Amino acid sequence: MRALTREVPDSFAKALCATPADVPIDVVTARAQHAVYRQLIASLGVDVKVLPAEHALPDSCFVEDTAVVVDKVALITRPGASSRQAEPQGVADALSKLERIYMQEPATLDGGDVMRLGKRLYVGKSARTNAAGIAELQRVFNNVTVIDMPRGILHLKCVCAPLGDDRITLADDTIPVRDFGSVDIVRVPAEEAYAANVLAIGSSVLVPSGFPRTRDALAAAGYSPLELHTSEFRKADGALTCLSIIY
Ligand code: CIR
Repeated sequence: MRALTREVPDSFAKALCATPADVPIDVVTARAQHAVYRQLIASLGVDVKVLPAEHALPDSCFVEDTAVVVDKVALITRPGASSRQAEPQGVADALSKLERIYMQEPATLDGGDVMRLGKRLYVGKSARTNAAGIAELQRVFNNVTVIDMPRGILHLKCVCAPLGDDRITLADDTIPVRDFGSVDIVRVPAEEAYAANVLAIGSSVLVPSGFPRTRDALAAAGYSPLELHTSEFRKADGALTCLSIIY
């Protein structure tokens, strides 16, 4: 298993954010948190590749949004935010060993809106991911279920994340369970919704620190939670899955 990541740029304090935090992003701390993230993933046996920072692109460490990879095929996206549309090229170059398919205008899609469960994909129709983007995803990959995102949620995986092939986390009071069909759910309490974005690798699960109920629910469900700090990424509306492309 591989994880593609990109270093935090000097401009990260200017990353997009729906509600800017009172305390600005600290780029040095973000880099330290990113290093821990990479080390933890590597400690689980994943081959972690680190691309150099793209300093002109403040959100470029959130590589998840730039490509959807299933087996040997990478759909290179057109991110929904105009300031992010130059991000996919460098990621596409790094994925040159895969078959690359480039999304075409007017399609937009952020990888954070795509959740893969084994051979199934779920895609959130959001402010970033439009109908043409979803159609392109469906043309390239089989078995795609569309989920209408409630207003105010940036991406599908802001409120859920895969835990293997047939189980997900899901934050309470966000998306109806029935929208996902037959999957097991580990419920995340509404007040800990941010922690629904976990990164599962086998039975180990990276969980943002500071969300004890989510951590304990994952442990009770048989996973080994590994906590890490994500404060600086959260200030930019980012979380754990956003920082890598796992393939
Ligand atoms: C953005 O608004 O696009 C970034 N500041 C955050 C992107 C987070 N990515 C993700 O959830 N996949």
